[in-house]
Amino acid sequence: MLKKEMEQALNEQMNKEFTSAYIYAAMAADFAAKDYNGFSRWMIAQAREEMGHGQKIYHFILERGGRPLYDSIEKPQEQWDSVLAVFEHALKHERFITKSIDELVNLSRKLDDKATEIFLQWFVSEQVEEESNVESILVKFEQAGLDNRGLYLLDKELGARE
Ligand code: OFO
Repeated sequence: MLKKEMEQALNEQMNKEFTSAYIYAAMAADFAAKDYNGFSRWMIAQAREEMGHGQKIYHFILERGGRPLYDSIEKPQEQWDSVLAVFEHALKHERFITKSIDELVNLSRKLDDKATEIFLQWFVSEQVEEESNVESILVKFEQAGLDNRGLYLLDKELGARE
């Protein structure tokens, strides 16, 4: 059985994951409107992944006898000044999520909730991957350049994401 404090914190994290999905969906829409269809596809895949993260927490809360609660989702930014600005925002956001997961782990330890601590290990590893994925895209921007040709090549490459 989840302690109330942990249940509430997990619900907040579930909301953050769905908020992430919303932010990435908004980024996908901005890219699509600007004809960057590859970047848009990448962001749509990312948004789907975030929905999956939220669902994972939803099921865990239920399994532990808690009640998943859907909260309101903040309106995401609609437009970004450049392709680079979008991915920089994505990295900043993932670092914020990593911090949030780390705080959840600390709380599970404080409450001596081993099941939640073990459950959160998946998210700890996932955050390493999430940050690293965006960091390597930013490196690719440096390598390929931000001129039309560089953006064209990367749009194609990122569009190949399943
Ligand atoms: Fe759910 O990892 Fe990104 O936000």
